Amino acid sequence: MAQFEKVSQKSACHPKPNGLTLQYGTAGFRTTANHLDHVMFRMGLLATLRSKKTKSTIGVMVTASHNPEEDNGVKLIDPMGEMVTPAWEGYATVLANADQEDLCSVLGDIIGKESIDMSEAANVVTGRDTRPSSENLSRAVLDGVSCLQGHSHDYGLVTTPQLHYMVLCRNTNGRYGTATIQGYYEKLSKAFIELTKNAPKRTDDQKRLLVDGANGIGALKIREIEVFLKSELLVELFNDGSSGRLNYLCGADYVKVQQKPPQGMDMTAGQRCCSFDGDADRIVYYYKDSAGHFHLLDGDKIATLISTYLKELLTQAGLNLQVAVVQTAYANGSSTQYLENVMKVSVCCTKTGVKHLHHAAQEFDVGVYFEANGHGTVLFSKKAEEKIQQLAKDPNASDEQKHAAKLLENTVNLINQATGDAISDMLLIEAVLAIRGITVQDWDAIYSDLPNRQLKVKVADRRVIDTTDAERKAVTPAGLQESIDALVKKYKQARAFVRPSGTEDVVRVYAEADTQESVDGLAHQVSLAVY
Ligand code: 16G
Ligand code: ZN
Repeated sequence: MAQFEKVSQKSACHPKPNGLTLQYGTAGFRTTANHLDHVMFRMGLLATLRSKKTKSTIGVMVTASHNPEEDNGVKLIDPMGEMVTPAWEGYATVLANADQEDLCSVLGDIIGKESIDMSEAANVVTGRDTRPSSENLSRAVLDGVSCLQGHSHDYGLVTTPQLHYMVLCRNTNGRYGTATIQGYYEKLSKAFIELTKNAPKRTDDQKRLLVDGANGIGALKIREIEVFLKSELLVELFNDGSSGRLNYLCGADYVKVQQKPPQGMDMTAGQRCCSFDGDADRIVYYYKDSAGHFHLLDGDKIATLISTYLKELLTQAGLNLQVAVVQTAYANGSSTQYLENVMKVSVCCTKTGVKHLHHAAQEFDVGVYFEANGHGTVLFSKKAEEKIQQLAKDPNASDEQKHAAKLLENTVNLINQATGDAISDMLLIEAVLAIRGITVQDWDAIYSDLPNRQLKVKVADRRVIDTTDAERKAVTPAGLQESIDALVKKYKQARAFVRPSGTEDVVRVYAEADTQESVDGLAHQVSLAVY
């Protein structure tokens, strides 16, 4: 295998620790950073093969998102900016776990199975978060790419969604946007400024937003885009990475799970605040009321705000396009009920993990998808985008229709359709609040969340739990679902489910019920049933 000579040589510089087995999980590989060098090198190889196979640019992002600073991870990005396809997740796992001496034969197997023409050119783009380990790890990825004669471009420090965006731009010949960081800022900020022209009387106070950057890459990037926003948004940044540790007592995951504000944020009553996670693909909003109570506006509230806004605009425009919301089992029951019964939008539920939601959202004219944890975006079908563009220029359309179509056009441009993006979502939410002239409290009051609780349980082997119905029902072990059903029956407006985590060695428990006391009791009892 002469073509792999370089791989053999170089792989010796990226040895696999003995006995280490890793799996390409919900969002790629994730573990302590010092176990990942060989995985990075091998993902560089795999991305190069994927690029040859698809004849497109492939992305490799080095990040462990909301996990602690000492962890790291990697995920591959497919041609349209989406997560890599499942079959290749399988190759990733096999390749990462191959013994050093088998590496070339495993590569050969993948090439054979996928009938890859090795004479094709390959293009791989890389990016990384601010973890101290990320720089060396991304160098290992580039090493892998060069071993198979792939071309690479390193975007360096970028948010995960920025890299997804670059991949999509590069594979659509710039039709989606310019594949540079500057191009990304220009596209988003132009759309944002156009939208805020519809809210000309906003005061500086209304433009003010407190942002928790999780001490990560999002903080750096907010500083960069701010310049383009021409004071239409006045950001006060906390946890900007200058002193605190990444994701430590801050960030979207901390705020959502703990249901409390991040450390280091100076909140005044009624002030709108938001938190990004460590790679800026998730966002949650919150505020404190005058009695000092904390109110969280999570992915469900975001999906409701955005889908309501879009549905109203489509109605004004007279466009017959179906808006649907995609959620997971974690969506608060109140949100689902509001969307279905009051807003009359279709709601569908998928398994946890962005790839599942993204896929489901592609089925609709306008698919709004959000996980409760704040990860999400909106996808517009080609048909939807064309209809909006045609209407905006239609001489026979009424002024009201044209106005709605223009708003929709700018809204489409503000959204990162490659993947959920905290910066793009934040700008969209800010624009919607401004256009509708509502406060964060008005938004919060659209519906009231049912009290809910998440717990995690350590078990000997979490894989004994298998689920169905978008993870809402346990199929194994026998009797577990019956026990959960019996417990749920004891409470009002109650619901509970358990699922094995895709990112940690734990079982997750979720419960909701009419009061916090009830739901705490229910979650505790369900967690005992899991043992
Ligand atoms: C990953 C997923 C996130 C999901 C979470 C669930 C992506 C990019 N990220 O962070 O969407 O909510 O895993 O984690 O897909 P769990 O399986 O440990 O509960
Ligand atoms: Zn993330």
